[in-house]
Amino acid sequence: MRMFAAGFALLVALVAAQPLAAHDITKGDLVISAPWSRATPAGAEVAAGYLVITNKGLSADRLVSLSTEISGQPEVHEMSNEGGVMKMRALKDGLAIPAGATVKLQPAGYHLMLMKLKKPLVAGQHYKATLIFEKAGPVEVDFEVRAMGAGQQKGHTGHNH
Ligand SMILES: [Cu+2]
Repeated sequence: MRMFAAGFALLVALVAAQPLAAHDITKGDLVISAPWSRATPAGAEVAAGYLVITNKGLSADRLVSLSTEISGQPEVHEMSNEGGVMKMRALKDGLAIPAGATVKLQPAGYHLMLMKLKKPLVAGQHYKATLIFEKAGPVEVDFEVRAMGAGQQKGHTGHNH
């Protein structure tokens, strides 16, 4: 019975780890996982990028900026509630990634904002962006573009390949 329980726990751990492992990138103390964007309608001038950043180190880091060839002006944004209205704005000093913390960039929260989009994002395609961290330095990340309705389910990290 004890062996069965241990085996089952291991199985659960393996299954749970799999969806994230395919996209995990480790750089210094940071682990970056599940980078994705929503597809954009034709003619769209902006897109958003989402991902999860975990800092396994003992000191804080900071997502300072990013670059990608698909955007003429990529920014790091936050959403804030101003008098009951959700607004977003650029984080001029970047996004803090505290020691030991996991920071999620997700719909209705922190996000990468790809201004001056140079081409529409098509579901199933990928694009690359380089995230610049204060301490960990530049990290190239491959973003998966998902269908326009994607991301409504909380905690959804699955993909089809
Ligand atoms: Cu934004």
